[in-house]
Amino acid sequence: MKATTPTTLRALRDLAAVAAAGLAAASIWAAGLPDDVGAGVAPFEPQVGVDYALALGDTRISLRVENVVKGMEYAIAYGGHTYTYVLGPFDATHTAVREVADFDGDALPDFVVDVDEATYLLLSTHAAPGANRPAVEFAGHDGC
Ligand SMILES: [Ca+2]
Repeated sequence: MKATTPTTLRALRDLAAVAAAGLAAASIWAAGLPDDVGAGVAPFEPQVGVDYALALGDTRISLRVENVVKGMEYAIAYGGHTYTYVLGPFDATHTAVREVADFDGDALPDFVVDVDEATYLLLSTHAAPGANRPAVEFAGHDGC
């Protein structure tokens, strides 16, 4: 009998990520995008240690990326609070903001960001001021 546990766990993790993304997409389609925040922000590659000012509808957003011990820290501020996410591996070297839009329909900004080989969905409905975890992580290709 072959030991298949690691592959099975990886497959379950990936399935859970796809299911969560599907639910998020379904709720977006069910609710429809608010007219004033659907356009989003053009993709860009933030430089480490640089402050960025973005806008989504009437919401002003500041964003700063830093290299920290455990990965790349995204510090995203809007509405008087700062939300932080440490993403990617400790030695992450590349990041990009793919999309800033209101995916979950609460009129607050959500983000899709890449860090090295992984993609992360940061949903405002899952965020609390301070440290947060991404709503969904799409793992990179690992040769499987
Ligand atoms: Ca949102």
